[in-house]
This record gives sequence, structure tokens and C-alpha cells, in this order.
Amino acid sequence: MQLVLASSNQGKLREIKAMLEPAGIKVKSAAEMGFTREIPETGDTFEANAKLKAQTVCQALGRPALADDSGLAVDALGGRPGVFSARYAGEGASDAQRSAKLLGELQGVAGPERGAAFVCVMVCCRPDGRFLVSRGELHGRIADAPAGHNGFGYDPVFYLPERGLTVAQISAEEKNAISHRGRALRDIAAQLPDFLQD
Ligand code: ITT
Repeated sequence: MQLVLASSNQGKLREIKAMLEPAGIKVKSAAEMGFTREIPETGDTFEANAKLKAQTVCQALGRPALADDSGLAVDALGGRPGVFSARYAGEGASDAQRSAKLLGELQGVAGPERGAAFVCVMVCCRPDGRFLVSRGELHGRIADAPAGHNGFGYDPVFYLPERGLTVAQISAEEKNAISHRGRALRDIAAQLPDFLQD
């Protein structure tokens, strides 16, 4: 089985490959398959944007495509940055700049009020238009300062109270076992063999 991943985020690609390839599903990025267009994320939900990315790549390449739309919902910010997580500090900002902006916005917010969730919605689309949707969440808190170098994105500032570590301080395997992406992916992966065959 082969799937195209409608994403240009290397962190996502790495995690999704590590989880699907042992199950015998080969993953290629859209860029590896010759699709390099930027897809404007015009939806106002994770699901709408994941569908948009999966359908665009699936139709352009004429083969099944998987997309991941994800982000961080912070309680004290009323769920922001949410679907704007990638654009939170403006176009072209680095992961470190986005995390720094978030810590700045949360200055003065005490530990118990720093609750947050990583959310991931996955959509797999077939050329005939049928699609599958799954969702996963990881709950934790925004740290007071970045810590750790593993993972990507907001991982250094996402603190897991029960572990006493940020997501950037745990291994890739440990992250995949508990993460929003791991949960969404295990759910959709269980349905893929039937979905891609009939
Ligand atoms: P594609 O749309 O090409 O997949 P993107 O980076 O633009 O890549 P999103 O629109 O889904 O992806 O934005 C997700 C944002 O949330 C982005 O800033 C990520 O760094 C962040 N994010 C998502 N999952 C994460 C994770 O597991 N750990 C840390 N940050 C994460």
C-alpha cells in the first residue's frame, strides 16, 4: 500500500512515516511525487483544512492522499492559535519565534491556568471522492520556558504534567504513543486497508 502525504512539514512527515511504514504502508510526500504548490488553508476548522489539503493533492495526482491539519489550542487564549498555529507569528517565522510569542502572550498566567491541547485531524481521500476522517488530542500545559530539542513546532513549550517533561524532552517513540497525531493516525490506519481496497 502506498499513500501520498499532503504536507510540506518535515516534522509531520517523519512522525507519520515512522508510524505507518512498520504497518506496511509506504508514505511519500506530495513534493516527492511532484506536487509542490502551496495550498491556501481557507477553512476555519482543522477538519475543513485537512480535507482541503487531502482532496487537492489526491485530485492533482490521481491517487489516495493523506493530510494532517493540526495545532495548539490554549485555554487562556480562548482556543487560539488553533487553526492559525502555523501562521501565529506571521509568514516565515520560525518554530522558536512562534513559541516565544506564545510565552510572551501568557506572561503572568499562572500554572493551573496554562492548560492547552494539541489537536490533529487526519483526512484520507480517494480519487473517487470518498474520504475518511479521524481526530486526536493531547492535553497538557504551556511551559514557562522552552525545554528539550526533540520533535518540532511547539513541542519545547508543551509540558506534560504527569511526566514532568516537555514533549521535546521525550523520545519520538514516546511522543507517537501519546500524541494527538499518534492517536489520529492509529484510528485512521486501522480503516485504511478496507478503504484503499474496495
Ligand atoms: P502542512 O499544512 O503542509 O501539513 P503546516 O506546518 O502548515 O504543514 P498546519 O497548517 O497543520 O501544518 O499547522 C500546524 C502548526 O501546529 C504548525 O505550526 C506546527 O508546528 C504545529 N504543530 C502541529 N503538530 C505539532 C506537534 O506534534 N508538535 C509541535 N507542534 C505541532
